Amino acid sequence: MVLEGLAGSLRETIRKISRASYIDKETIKEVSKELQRALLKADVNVKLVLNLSSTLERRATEEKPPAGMTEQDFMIKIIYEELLKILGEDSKIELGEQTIMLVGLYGQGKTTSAGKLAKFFHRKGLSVGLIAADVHRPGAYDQLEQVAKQVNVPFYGEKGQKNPVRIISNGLDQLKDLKVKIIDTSGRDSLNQELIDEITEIKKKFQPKEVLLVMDATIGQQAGPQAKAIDDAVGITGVIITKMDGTGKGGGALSAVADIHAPVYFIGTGEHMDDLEVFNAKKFLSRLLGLGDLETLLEAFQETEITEEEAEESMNRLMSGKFNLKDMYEIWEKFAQPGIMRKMFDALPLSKMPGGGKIGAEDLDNAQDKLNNYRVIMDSMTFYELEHPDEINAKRIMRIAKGSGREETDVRNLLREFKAMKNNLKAMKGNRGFKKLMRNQIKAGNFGLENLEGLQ
Ligand SMILES: Nc1nc2c(ncn2[C@@H]2O[C@H](COP(=O)(O)OP(=O)(O)OP(=O)(O)O)[C@@H](O)[C@H]2O)c(=O)[nH]1
Ligand SMILES: [Mg+2]
Repeated sequence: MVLEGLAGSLRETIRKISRASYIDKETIKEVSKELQRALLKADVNVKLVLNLSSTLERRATEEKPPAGMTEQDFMIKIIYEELLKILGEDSKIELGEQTIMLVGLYGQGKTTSAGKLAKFFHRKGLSVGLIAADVHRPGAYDQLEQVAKQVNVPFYGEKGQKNPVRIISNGLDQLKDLKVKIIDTSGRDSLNQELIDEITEIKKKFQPKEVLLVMDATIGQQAGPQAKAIDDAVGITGVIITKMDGTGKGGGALSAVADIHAPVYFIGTGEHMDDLEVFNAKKFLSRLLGLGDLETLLEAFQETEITEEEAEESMNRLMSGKFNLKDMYEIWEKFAQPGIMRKMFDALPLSKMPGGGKIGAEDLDNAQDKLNNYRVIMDSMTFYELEHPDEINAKRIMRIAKGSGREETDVRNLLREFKAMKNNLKAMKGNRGFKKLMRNQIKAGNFGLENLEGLQ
């Protein structure tokens, strides 16, 4: 993943801050220096780094933490806020009728992103068409046509036509009944007047609602000036950062984003048409800093449609030692919904994960399979058995296995897991409820929930 190096150093700094017994001038200076080093090493623009560190030092010296917040957490909060300023405010692309023009240099991912975007809008229920206005690179027409086929949307292009304005004009006419029209434009191997003239003319003539800069995440320091020049010419309204799955420092792209003050709408995370994520600066930063993605975690819980009262009630039941298989079934039922587990795993602080890495698709599938398996088994249990798991004897196990078409060992595993869960829950008795549980989760990032709430 791009920015892995920066993430490592930032997390180390955060850990150091939370371990510090107090925050004095010296500590502030030290943290500031460390942050500078980390950012510069990641290729973040020098001016940006110096601004950030001087703001950090000033704020940490002058401002006082709000009541209840430790000095350490306050320092982390300031770092979070200042880094967030680089990424810009969260702003989402509108889901309405519009023309979108993609701009960027050679190989940055314009054509691929055009397809990904088309798929994104199509999924949101909007009709989409693609227009091939890259007249510069041989094969551009065929590539976009292929992409359009892949994502199953209409395509317009004119093979051999050298005038992009003419193609777009005809294309917009041809696709006029579609809600979203996406224009793929030419790149160049470096920024030159020809490119600037070309995109300026297109912009002027068609006034697209969005002009999106497509930028490779692994691009270096030259990203800033290039983005600035394109922005000056056509007014960039948003950014797509591609190849976030690659390796590279990533700071160049971040600096460019800070330079042009345009929101990052999406990130590209692979070559496939599904590898596009809506960008959320806060989530991104929380993950980068290893704070655990609280927002996503809460979202995942919300999507399970457990109300606050239900959660409270479940918690009380869980802790009371009265927990039975029915309760477990209900919990699993919620979490077995597609997508929920992925979100839960993604949301956990990295340090909590086995090997400190990401949970792979395979682990996820296994976990999901296991859950589904258990649910099938429980479907073959009687209500009495669900409520009194201790009374499930060998004879009952045999019947349940048969009824669910599973092995007896599967049933035994389930019962064993249930017992372990119950014991764990008992051991947590006295822990005050749900929040405390969450708090422990998030502690892995050495960070208290109260303070995270303060951050959001
Ligand atoms: N790993 C990865 N590869 C990507 C991503 N986005 C694009 N690519 C690859 O990058 C290469 C260039 O992508 P294109 O979409 O052709 O780039 P372009 O900006 O249209 O390039 P030109 O038309 O030459 O200006 C292709 O091999 C894509 O598959 C991404 O998010 N991750
Ligand atoms: Mg292209």
